[in-house]
Amino acid sequence: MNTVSIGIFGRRNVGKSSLINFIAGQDVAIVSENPGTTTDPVRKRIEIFGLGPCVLIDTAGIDDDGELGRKRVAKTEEVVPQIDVAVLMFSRDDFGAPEEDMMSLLRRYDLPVVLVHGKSDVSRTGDVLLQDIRNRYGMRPLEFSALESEDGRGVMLDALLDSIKANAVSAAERFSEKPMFDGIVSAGQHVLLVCPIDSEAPTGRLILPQVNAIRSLLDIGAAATVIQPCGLGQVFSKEDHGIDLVVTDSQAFAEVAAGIPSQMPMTSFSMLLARSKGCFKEYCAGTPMIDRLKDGDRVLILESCSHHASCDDIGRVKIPAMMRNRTGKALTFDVVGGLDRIGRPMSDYALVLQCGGCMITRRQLYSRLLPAIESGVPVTNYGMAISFMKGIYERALKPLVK
Ligand SMILES: Nc1nc2c(ncn2[C@@H]2O[C@H](COP(=O)(O)OP(=O)(O)OP(=O)(O)O)[C@@H](O)[C@H]2O)c(=O)[nH]1
Ligand code: SF4
Ligand SMILES: [Mg+2]
Repeated sequence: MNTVSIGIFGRRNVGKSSLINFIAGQDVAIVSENPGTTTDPVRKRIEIFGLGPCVLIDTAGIDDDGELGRKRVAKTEEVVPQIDVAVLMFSRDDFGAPEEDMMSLLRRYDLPVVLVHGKSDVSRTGDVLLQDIRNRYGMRPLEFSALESEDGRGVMLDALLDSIKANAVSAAERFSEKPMFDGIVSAGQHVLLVCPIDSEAPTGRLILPQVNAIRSLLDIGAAATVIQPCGLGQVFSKEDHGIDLVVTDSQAFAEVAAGIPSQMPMTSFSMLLARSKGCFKEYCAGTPMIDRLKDGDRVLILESCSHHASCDDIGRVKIPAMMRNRTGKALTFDVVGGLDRIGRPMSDYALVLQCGGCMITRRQLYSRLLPAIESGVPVTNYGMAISFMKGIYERALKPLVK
């Protein structure tokens, strides 16, 4: 399972940093009585039993004002597309415009929300507000105090973590990855996996999509044969080779297409990944738009982790070169790594290209692409764009859409 990111939001001074310290069991974030103490997101990696590796993200208050304050609020809002679960805190019955705006933003990203009424040692949520929250959001806030006595801390922590876990698990189910060969391969079938061991292959191991493919086929009860492109001749020289599907690394598409029977179903690891984890429907609509690019168009490349050498090469060098070559147009490319802010408005872009996103959750990938999808900017991903530009898109797509 990918790391689960949990964002903590609320007005200044509501007790967000105290809550993160409470969960982490150490002083991760500065706590003070001065409103506006936390000015930038603070991240803490922890292991939560039953949830696995998590990142807790403390944020600046959502009610900050003034020029600097609005910049801090913007930074806090940038955290929203990066998370899997939100904790929204309020205290002293102060539930108004800042909380309502935040709830709208969280709902826009279809995020699960744990509502926490902080400082419950001072006051608990009033009945009128409780009813109002129930009517509007169908929720009941969790009463929380960071000042809980030693005896009560465990119970309070369990209640908080159970609520976070329940929300994270149900949301993960909604955004779970489809098994790689779901509806494509059935028990007893035989799949040939073509994995070139070239200068770009990591030493001594297979890459994650290849490992996932093998595991996925074993889960189904299908057979997998793994070869390099040079082994194709040997497999297909036999009439009764028994292969039902060929899956190749996108880099070897042309070589593999030339080395297998013309009617043999064939696809790529990255297209399988796009179907199981990406916004596949949108990719299918967006990929052919590569041929509609015009001179001066700007293309956004989203790499979901920072500075992975071989992927840098694909995103920063190979894909732009292939796209300029294919279209013959003067295109500008912006590459944004990790989950960093996209510096320009989405309307500046004619196309968005997302990497396979193997290091992030499916929800994070969806949230990353949501602004483009909402603004009607075509989206595609590396594997689908590469197969399109290599002229084998239709063939590689066919086994995936039956
Ligand atoms: N009584 C009581 N005080 C609390 C509780 N949690 C936090 N405080 C106090 O409230 C003040 C603000 O707490 P923080 O955790 O820094 O609040 P914050 O939301 O991170 O504040 P900013 O970073 O300024 O946005 C501090 O003086 C804390 O000691 C609580 O559960 N009960
Ligand atoms: S998250 Fe994206 S850039 Fe990073 S290794 Fe995976 S595919 Fe490559
Ligand atoms: Mg704080």
